Amino acid sequence: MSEEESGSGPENSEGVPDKKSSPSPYSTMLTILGAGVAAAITILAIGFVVDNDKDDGGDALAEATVPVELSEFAIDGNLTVPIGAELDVQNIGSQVHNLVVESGPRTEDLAAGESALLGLSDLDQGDYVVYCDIAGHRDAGMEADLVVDANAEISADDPHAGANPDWAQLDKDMIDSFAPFVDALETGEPATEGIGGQSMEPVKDPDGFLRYDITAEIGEWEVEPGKFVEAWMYNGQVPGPTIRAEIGDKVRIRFINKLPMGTDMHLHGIDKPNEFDGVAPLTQDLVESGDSFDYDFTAVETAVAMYHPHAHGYLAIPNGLWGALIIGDDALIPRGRTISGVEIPADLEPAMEGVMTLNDSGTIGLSLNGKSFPATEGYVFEQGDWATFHYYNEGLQIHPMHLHQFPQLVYARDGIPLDQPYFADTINVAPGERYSVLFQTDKPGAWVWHCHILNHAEREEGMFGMVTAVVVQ
Ligand SMILES: [Cu+2]
Repeated sequence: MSEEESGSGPENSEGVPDKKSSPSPYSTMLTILGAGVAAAITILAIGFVVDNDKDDGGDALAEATVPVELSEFAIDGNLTVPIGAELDVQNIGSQVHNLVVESGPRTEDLAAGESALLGLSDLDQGDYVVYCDIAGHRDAGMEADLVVDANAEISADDPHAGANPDWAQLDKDMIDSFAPFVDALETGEPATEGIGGQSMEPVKDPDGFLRYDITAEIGEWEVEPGKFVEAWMYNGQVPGPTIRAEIGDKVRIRFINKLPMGTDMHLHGIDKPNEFDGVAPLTQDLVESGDSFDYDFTAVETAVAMYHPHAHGYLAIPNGLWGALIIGDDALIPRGRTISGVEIPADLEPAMEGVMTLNDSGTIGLSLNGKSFPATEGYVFEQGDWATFHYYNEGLQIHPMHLHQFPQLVYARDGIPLDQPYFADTINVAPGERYSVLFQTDKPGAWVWHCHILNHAEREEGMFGMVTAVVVQ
């Protein structure tokens, strides 16, 4: 392989952006990140190759052994297998998982890092469903189709076939995984269709309420380039529109239910009358499919809140049904204070007041604002700009969010200002929590921003999921 590859180098592999075009501030990102990742993989590869040379590979596993990986919350592997195959089931996640063939064999519960062989010799040719039966995991995404087919072949060329991966291919996949993200930064054209969390203008009702019409409906959503999923959406977006109001506003959210079942809308983090808390059947009846319900409140205090269903929330929220509801958040910024020796300017005007919602399951999966890298939005700033972001965790797991280079000043939690804001480079955001952070982009370059649970940001095919970048010009 060395002749061919070292000769042609990076110049024109298909799908890689051509680097000869005019110098761009972003091209360094691809190079720097690529080099680091490639180095890491090379180190791993050296150990692996030596091992394999002794033995010409692979006969520790039966010929028809198919690797399957369990994680939060997915079952990954090539699940079209020959008759009599066995699955090498590995739990690469951080929680306990198992693999069950419906009406068939199953593994025991596997702790993080454990693996088990699951023989399929009892299965005839046909279609089966496999899933994890730990409570809630199947609905969160751990279900897949298994096809037993006499003609199925396990290709030795599959770069991800467990016994002997093609590390050069994995290097290339890793580098290539950045291309659509870099393209989008350079052209300003998003890598996928559909943008979530769009700002929304209300209608003024005769009684003085500012009315936001929010319709829940199931539809198609492009999570990463070319990957369309069945999403549950407010106004056709994941996340739903971002609703912003000011203290003193009378706010009406008219919820219109076009889902196939009854539900409600909980205004999480908003001060409101009990009858509008959105918890059927305690505070209201279910809003049946085809019906609507008005949630009315007067905004009396700052809020970094969210709206989402309560009834059937475990199913609807991971699949995309959530949105940000923000009241007067600018007043939360700790202007004029000195924190850990850093003076926050009294006249600070953020170049951006962003929202970053986290999810990890359902049809949407590991994502930032409803998109998986490389479809995540990148953020471009001028050197010295300040930015605020509100992290929202609408998922089922905690996510430690790490921004390279720029310490994040945490100044509010769940919309409540902190008496003692603090700096950190990695912020743990648990399900349901919101953290408001401020940072200054005082050094040029492309700085990645990602969840630091490593398999929420990276897989064999490259970076994915909860990854984006801040680009400082
Ligand atoms: Cu994470």
